[in-house]
Amino acid sequence: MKGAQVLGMVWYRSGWHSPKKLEGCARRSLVIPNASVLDRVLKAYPIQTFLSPAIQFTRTARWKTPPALSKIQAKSLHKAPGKHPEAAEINPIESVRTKRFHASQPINQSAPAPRTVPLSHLKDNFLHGTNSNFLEELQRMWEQNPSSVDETWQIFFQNFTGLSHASLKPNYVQPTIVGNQTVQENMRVLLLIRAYQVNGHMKAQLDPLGLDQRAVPQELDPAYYNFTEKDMDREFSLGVSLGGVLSENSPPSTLRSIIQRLEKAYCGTIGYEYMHIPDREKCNWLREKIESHGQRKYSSEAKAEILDRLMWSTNFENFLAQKWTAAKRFGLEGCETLIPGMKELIDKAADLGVESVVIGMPHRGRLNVLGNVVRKPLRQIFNEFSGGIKPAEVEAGGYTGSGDVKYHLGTSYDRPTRSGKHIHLSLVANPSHLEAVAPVVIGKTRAKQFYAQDTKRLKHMAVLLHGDGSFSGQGVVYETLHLSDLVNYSTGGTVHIVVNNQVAFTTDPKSSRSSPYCTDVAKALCAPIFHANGDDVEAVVQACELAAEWRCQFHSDVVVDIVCYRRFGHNEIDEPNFTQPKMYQVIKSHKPSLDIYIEKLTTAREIGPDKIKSMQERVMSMLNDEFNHSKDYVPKKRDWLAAFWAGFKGPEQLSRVRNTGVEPEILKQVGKKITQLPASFTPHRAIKRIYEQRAQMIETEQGIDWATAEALAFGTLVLEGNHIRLSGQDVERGTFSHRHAVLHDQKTGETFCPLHHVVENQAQEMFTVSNSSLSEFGVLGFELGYSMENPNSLVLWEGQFGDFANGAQVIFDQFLSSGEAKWLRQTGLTVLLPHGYDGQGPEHSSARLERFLQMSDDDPYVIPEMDPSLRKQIQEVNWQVVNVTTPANYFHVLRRQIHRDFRKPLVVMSPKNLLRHQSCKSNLSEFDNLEGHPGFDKQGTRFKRLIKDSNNHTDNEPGVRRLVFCSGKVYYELDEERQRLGSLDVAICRIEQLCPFPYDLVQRELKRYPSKFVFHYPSSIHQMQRLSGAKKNL
Ligand SMILES: Cc1ncc(C[n+]2csc(CCOP(=O)(O)OP(=O)(O)O)c2C)c(N)n1
Ligand SMILES: [Mg+2]
Repeated sequence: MKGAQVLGMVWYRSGWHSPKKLEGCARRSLVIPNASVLDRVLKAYPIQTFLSPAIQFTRTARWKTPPALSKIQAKSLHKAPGKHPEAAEINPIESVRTKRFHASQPINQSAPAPRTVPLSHLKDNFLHGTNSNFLEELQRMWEQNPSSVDETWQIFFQNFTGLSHASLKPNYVQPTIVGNQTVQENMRVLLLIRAYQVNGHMKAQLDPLGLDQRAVPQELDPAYYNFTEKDMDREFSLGVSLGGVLSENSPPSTLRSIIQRLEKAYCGTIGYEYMHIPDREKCNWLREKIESHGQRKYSSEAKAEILDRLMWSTNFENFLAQKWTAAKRFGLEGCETLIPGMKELIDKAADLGVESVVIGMPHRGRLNVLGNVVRKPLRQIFNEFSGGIKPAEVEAGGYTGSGDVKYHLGTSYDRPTRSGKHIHLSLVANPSHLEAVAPVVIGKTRAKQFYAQDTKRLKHMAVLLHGDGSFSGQGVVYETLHLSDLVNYSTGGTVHIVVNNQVAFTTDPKSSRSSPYCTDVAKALCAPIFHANGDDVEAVVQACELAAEWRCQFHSDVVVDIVCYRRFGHNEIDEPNFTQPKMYQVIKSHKPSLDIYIEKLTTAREIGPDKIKSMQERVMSMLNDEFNHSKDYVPKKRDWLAAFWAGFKGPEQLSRVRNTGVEPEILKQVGKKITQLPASFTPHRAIKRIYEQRAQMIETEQGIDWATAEALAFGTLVLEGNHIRLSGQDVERGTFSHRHAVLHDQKTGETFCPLHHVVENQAQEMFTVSNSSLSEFGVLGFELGYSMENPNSLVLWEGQFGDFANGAQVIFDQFLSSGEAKWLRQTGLTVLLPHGYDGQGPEHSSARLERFLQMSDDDPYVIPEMDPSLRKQIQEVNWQVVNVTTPANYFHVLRRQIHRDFRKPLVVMSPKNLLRHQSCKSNLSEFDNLEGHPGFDKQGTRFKRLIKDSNNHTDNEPGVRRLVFCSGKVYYELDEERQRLGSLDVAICRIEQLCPFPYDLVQRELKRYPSKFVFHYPSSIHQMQRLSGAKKNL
């Protein structure tokens, strides 16, 4: 027995077994020798089965029924019927489904002849007893007569089985005495402990204003388990290894001390939600931290540091309020503890190996975070706040964009950490649209990890700040959370901090969400959530420290919810009493967290008043100093163009237009690589044929189709050392089954991606093609963030159908079309939007080309300088919109994204029926760079903004009666009709680039066919305006 205990074996039938081996056997007849073994057994069996009452009564409806067994458990149970006859007879999956502990029979059939131990004969306690027999016996008794079992078990069985006994009446049954404890008492103490772990947060002191009217759950009340004051000083020997204070080595404790410890751990100023995490290792890790460490003890030095940081945070806000009384700054007052919390998070993360943090946050407290966390020079913040002197290049008329309000701007700095390391912090610029920046931050972080080869995701970390209203209200939060564990989108865990001031503008939580907490959405992702009282700076610091530890330990998301208040209105000039009079009566006389902390430290004689005074004076004098220096502060260029990539050109600097044709041998070489499959690979028959056809195209240099042209563009760019990332729904195969970038072996299911093998020993991620989650907003935002990190990458997002881009409209409007003008940040993000009426329904067929054109910022009434050597039109416009009609032109427009000295977003109206259209083919010669080849013109081989009539009439063609300008796939329909009618007097000219409009080329065509009837098909206001402008200015 002793040996068995050491080994952690479990007695089953006639022998000792490891709990692992017993995963397949029935629960009956298990003898569990000690606490750590119980823990392992609980792992093998769904813990909810044993201890679910606590879970049953949580406020979260999701947990009302115990979840089914895990797949592994289910599999092992099914696997071993021969070995364990009882396992065959008792199918635990069925058992859970029918909700019976001894569900060898369906619920309505008569129970098998009982092989039970009568309750009165039970001589073993919970830890040394036949637990399953006990539970089965209890259930059987309850079924016969509900009031024959304890009230808690009545409720438990009622919930567990779903059976209702109308006659149930609370009727306490005198339990069996075993020593001075009973089996039931032990069980009830365990249930009480479990209840604290699951629901202790409901009793935690979280609301600084004390307005929180939450009912304390019944199951936290000892009386609920029939414990009275008389039981409080009785000792219980728990010995159950659930980690933390309740670990098996803990000596017998009185019920009173057990409850006190639980109260301290779970009901202080931090409320922990973690019992929804299914992974027991993670749960135990947290439980250990929470129960063993309790409220962390900080040394005097640590407290002085926390105090200093809180002083900076508080005085910064006060200082701004004093100097700019009427300015909107969305101050942090009421949540000043955020700053010490964030600083601790960053210091801790740096100690654990993080080298850079990408931060995304909304308006609230942004200036404070910029100044005190990111360490943007205060003099600069003050200077900008005063609308101070512009940088030298502004004075000289240089490009500065439109600018943005001060609480939207981003920046990045290196800052030293407490332990003397350096950490790079970047705050991403964001628009007003709350939460839209969340996926952008994650994408940027992922790109940083790629470029730093941080494959373990330990060095680069994302931190997202949220408001309570927006975290629960904005769908993109959920879309972003859902990227967190996807192999091509994960960043190894984001730390989320919610500034939960319990109001959103003027709206109370009861009107803004249906969940108890604003953070409940994160439970769907099994993230732990730490709610901290925002008035208790040490609690906030502790929660942030634990969040950093969690992220670095488990590489997954974690949430810190700082429950605080908003001292003023939504902004400083708003009147909050209009809508929250009662709350603001309380706030009016509520002390700032700094005062509370000073009082606490001085009362405990931790820091004397003199020291506090000198600390305050130091902070104030530095603020004043910075303010004085801000008056003559002249921003340097770096401040304005901080993230400009070295050598890349702004719109005011002329950039050379480069050719994008590729050496024919290289084309052939890449063509081979992208069409070769390993000999051992068994592709699907149809795909094998497609790949053979592609190889044939390369071989014959003719009939290159859309997908092959795209693969050639990707392959040649990879060969040149660029990183390619294509993401979106079903992009690996392609929605229209044309791409087949990833092939699936029909025998083994293994995958093969030819574009991973363009160069010898190519790093797989160099070419990434990835199916995404079914999200447009989240994924497009992610790719945008990714594209902004490094210009030497072609990042593409493909919409499933163009119209689905609607779901990501905020990213188009607030970032892609306007980001460069607002924040001087470039991106070459390429968006592929299938477009065209091909029998797929009227609105589903449109990628809303007109919206993208409407959002382009070129002036329709001014024809820009179009001289080839001075052509800055494309550098000055906000984005490019193309509707290309040939595979070769698609190849060139993709390569052009990289082969230029600036980056500009590209929106491609991509085709559906042209993917396989017989006439939509190009010869390989149109891809190469050889003089004299088709495609090569005066300048070389490059993207054609306009494709001349295919009849290639000579200058001033006399026989042409009508000139038609068109764009997109309609060209093929018009041309077919022209051929059918034999109308050689019609010239059809394709405008491939709609924005910026190719005035020069359109004018050239207009000159070739003077005084001909001209029209554009299909017409749109955008093209018509520009066409008539071009005509007028001929
Ligand atoms: C998508 C979006 N909808 C509406 C708004 C307007 N708005 C600005 S702040 C705000 C309240 C946000 O509340 P919360 O998230 O709790 O942050 P708080 O201001 O309280 O810090 C609203 C509705 C917005 N900026 N973005
Ligand atoms: Mg709020």
